[in-house]
Amino acid sequence: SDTRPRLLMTQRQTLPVMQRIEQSFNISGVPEHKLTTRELLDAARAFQPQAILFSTGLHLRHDDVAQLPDCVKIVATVSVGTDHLDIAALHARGIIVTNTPDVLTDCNADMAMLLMLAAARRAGEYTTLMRQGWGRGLAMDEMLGTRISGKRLGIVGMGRIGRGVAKRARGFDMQVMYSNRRRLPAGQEEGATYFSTVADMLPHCDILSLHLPASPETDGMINADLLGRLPRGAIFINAARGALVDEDALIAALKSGQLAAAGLDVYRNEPNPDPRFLELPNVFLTPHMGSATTETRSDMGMLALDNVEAVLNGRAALTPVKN
Ligand code: 8YV
Repeated sequence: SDTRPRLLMTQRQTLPVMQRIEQSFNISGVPEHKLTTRELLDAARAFQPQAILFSTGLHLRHDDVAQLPDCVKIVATVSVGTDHLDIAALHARGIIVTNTPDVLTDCNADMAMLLMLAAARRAGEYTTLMRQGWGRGLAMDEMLGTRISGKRLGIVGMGRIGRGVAKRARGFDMQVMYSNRRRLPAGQEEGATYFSTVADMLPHCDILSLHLPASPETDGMINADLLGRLPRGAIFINAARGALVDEDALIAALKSGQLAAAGLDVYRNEPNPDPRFLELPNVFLTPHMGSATTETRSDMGMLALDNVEAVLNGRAALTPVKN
């Protein structure tokens, strides 16, 4: 019989990750679609895995954690975000949780720049026109975008990804500001100017980009009051989490012209964003693909497996999630 550790997967991984899984683990099968929480719990009961390779798009809340079988030693999520997991409940059951920081920092910071350039330069609108058979030169004053060099960028949350965005934005000759719970040491500020509150920073931002985790404290923090503090015609970027935003307020600001444009990779209701976003030509939208490169998705899967192997062999996890 198969003596390799039992690993339950919530969804398929990239080819190199799948090859490693098939070599080193006993798996019950490769899911054809991303499992729901219910399907995962049923599969865990039937298969009795030591490890679960998790992902975003499904959750383990307090009551779900209670239904995991006792054999589970580690939940390794292939994501940096952990808002879909009840970490305290998992820890209370003695289950180690790991995530995949660092390996996706560059791609996520790139994503914020992609959204920023696309929103400022109206890339989505132009693509639509081209597909409709545009067929003539643009007039000198037609459908103009916004120059990003020289503009003031406000970064909310100056962790690994926020710093990556600051570094990139400097390369675009932007003036960069940030707000964060605490001021970073000068060597880590990437030349950005610190504000101790988001509210104080907003009046100075031509572009605002979010780089915070979702949590009860940050839920809906970007609300009508804060959006109203931006200069009229600002651009809003979110490649972090939809839960940070009051989407009614965001949509109202995009309609009124308070915001000129937005670039969004994340939504409250994934994978089906509020349909009002789809109606707004000044919103550039992507389907939560910040980490979706061949390289990064493989690095994420490999790091998750490194964590699983470490823990199942009695070693410390490489990237454990703390309470
Ligand atoms: C997703 C993400 O994990 O890392 C995160 O927190 O949101 C993304 O990288 C990715 O879509 C896989 O589920």
